[in-house]
Amino acid sequence: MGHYKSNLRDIEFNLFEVFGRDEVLGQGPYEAVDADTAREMLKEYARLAENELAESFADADRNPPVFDPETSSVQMPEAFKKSYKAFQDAGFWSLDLPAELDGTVAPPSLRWAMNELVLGANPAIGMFGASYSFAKLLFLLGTPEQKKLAKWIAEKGWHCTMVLTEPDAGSDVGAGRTKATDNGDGTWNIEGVKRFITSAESDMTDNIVHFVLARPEGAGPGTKGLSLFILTKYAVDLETGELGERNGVYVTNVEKKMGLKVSTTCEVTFGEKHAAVGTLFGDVHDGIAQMFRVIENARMMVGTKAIATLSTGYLNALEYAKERVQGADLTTPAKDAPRVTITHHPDVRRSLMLQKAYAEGLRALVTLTSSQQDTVDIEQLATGVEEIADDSPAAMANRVNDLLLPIVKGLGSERAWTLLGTESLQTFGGSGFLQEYPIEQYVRDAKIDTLYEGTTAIQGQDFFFRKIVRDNGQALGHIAMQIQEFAQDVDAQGGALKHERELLGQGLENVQGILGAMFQALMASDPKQEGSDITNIYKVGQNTSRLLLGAGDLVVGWLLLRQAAVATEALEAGAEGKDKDFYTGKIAAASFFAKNVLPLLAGERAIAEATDNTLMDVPESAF
Ligand code: ST9
Ligand code: FAD
Repeated sequence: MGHYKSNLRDIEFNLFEVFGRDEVLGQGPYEAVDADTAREMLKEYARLAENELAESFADADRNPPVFDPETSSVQMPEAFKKSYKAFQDAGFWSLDLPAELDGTVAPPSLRWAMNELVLGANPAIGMFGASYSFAKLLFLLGTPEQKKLAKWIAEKGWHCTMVLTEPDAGSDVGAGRTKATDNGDGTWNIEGVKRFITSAESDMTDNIVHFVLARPEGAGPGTKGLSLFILTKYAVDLETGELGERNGVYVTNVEKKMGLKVSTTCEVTFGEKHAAVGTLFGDVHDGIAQMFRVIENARMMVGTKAIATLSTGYLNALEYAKERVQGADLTTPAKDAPRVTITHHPDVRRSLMLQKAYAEGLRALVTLTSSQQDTVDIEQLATGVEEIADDSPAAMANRVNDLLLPIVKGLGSERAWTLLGTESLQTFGGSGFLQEYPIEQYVRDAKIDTLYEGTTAIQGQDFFFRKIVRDNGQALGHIAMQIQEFAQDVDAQGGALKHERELLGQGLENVQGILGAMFQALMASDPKQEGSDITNIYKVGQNTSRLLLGAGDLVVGWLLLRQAAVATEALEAGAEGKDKDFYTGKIAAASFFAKNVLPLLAGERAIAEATDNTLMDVPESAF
């Protein structure tokens, strides 16, 4: 048995019992994939993930890719190449392609459920394999020529990259200096150095397609002055797919990292040895908006990766805890009392239940989010256009998806990385520190998730300024209303979750309190308001991460309780055996979270309401 432990039962519970995805599977555009087919696919993918995909996980960490600066080439570990080939041979990537590229059209909820499996087993496979999604975007928004390139990416399995970051432009993408010069013949020359570019080189494919943000000469400053260009490593005959001349895009370094070592992180130099030539994406100068189509997917991917890792971390810890005998039960203090497995100790139980609640609650968050994407996808497939009309049924789903994305990415990565270290690894005692068990690698591999695709600070700002303030609170209000209705329904199911629903209601009030304090500070910073002081905006800035994580915990608490309500019903209907255990665990996790995590929001609210600007007055030299 490899390191990876999937949780297929919980994935199916979310898809079918909580979020009713059988209502969309096998219907309309998803006619080819009904619920039974989806279950079969999940089962086979879980098998593949636990075996062939997971097989090279540790080996590829201990024997990371080797970069040769002379040839700008990278030698990937053989074991990883074998796993990647198994991923390609299985062909499930066809779910990421549109019908026009011979894809199997399936709802995003199923695709993200399947992504969880590969991202938990061997995340770098999912990252190299994201190229099929890039092909889809190129096909959707590209020029006729770029659509042809998209077809070759899909057919030949070429890799794709997203190229934003530069040494002086990380969070601040708009500071990018990479230059684009119009050749006047439909092509552009790109010059500059990008860093930290994932999958920009490997020996697993014969061509690589880069999606590069660069600033055309004369364009304005900031992100709005950036355009998106498509550059291939080798020129491509778009009619035959044959490769031509080498383009002037070279990997000039591959980083040595704390974790996720087999995912190549490259410095890429454009136009230094010879011209790096590309075409303008979709022949329009709309770079940052186009790139955000990639970024939104990548943020969802990063959150899902983190959550998948937490889940397998928890299941490994659970297995260990059930076998590890150490100490006596607290109720039997005699020195010669029988020794028990560590699951008997209240503190170990606390730790395991916290891991379980977050792993399963965050999975539900991913499914809630991807279910919004289903609604949007169905609408787009029906109308044949990307834009969603304001009065369409998908408009609110689109807003809610936008609101939830920073939570999936920000909360998912923060909770996963910390819990993997403080709880999953801790459950193993000293053994957790050893490479004999996968947890130390999980911790190292998952840390990156709070950093790339926008750090947690950036997610917090996105959540407040863009997804709440700029949205006029529409999506937030929509979700808050559902939480409130659920919380107020204290007598539902004979009052089975009465206390927990009350705690949820208090949690909602506390998150609203945090928001209230932030809005007050925001208003007080607005120059249009009488007596305003612009520095009040610092009080907002001190609380954006707090709000993101607090609101995220609230949503997780709500989803766990929704799951518990479904479980209560199933138990009342007479569930037995393994199902009985499963549903009992659901109720226990929800109740635990409501009693142990949601009350902490009161403290967060108190901090937010008491925020002043003394922190900002501290001289830099005093730190
Ligand atoms: C990275 C990669 O870290 C790591 C892992 C790689 C994994 C590889 C594979 C994954 C690929 C997945 C496949 C994808 C294929 C797609 C398939 C689809 C079919 N939402 O606020 P403003 C836009 S990569 C949407 O003024 P600033 C919007 O157009 C590096 N759009 O920003 C807006 O205009 P408007 C990742 C958004 O102050 C415009 O930007 N690096 C959003 O100029 C300007 O907005 C980062 O993530 C949004 N949430 O710039 C950088 N936000 O307002 C992090 C903005 O008119 N930094 N736009 O609508 C940030 O995000 C900054 O906040 C900033 C600030 C750069 C946006
Ligand atoms: P900085 O932006 O310098 O941030 C430093 C610290 O300051 C952070 O804690 C940050 O939260 C904080 N900070 C910065 N600005 C603000 C602000 N305005 N408000 C509050 N806090 C702030 N990039 C790509 O383009 N393509 C890729 O494929 C890619 N893959 C990557 C893979 C790896 C392994 C790594 C490490 C990075 C990758 N990146 C990629 C880059 C990644 O997206 C950036 O590292 C990330 O966006 C942060 O930028 P930075 O490292 O420059 O940190």
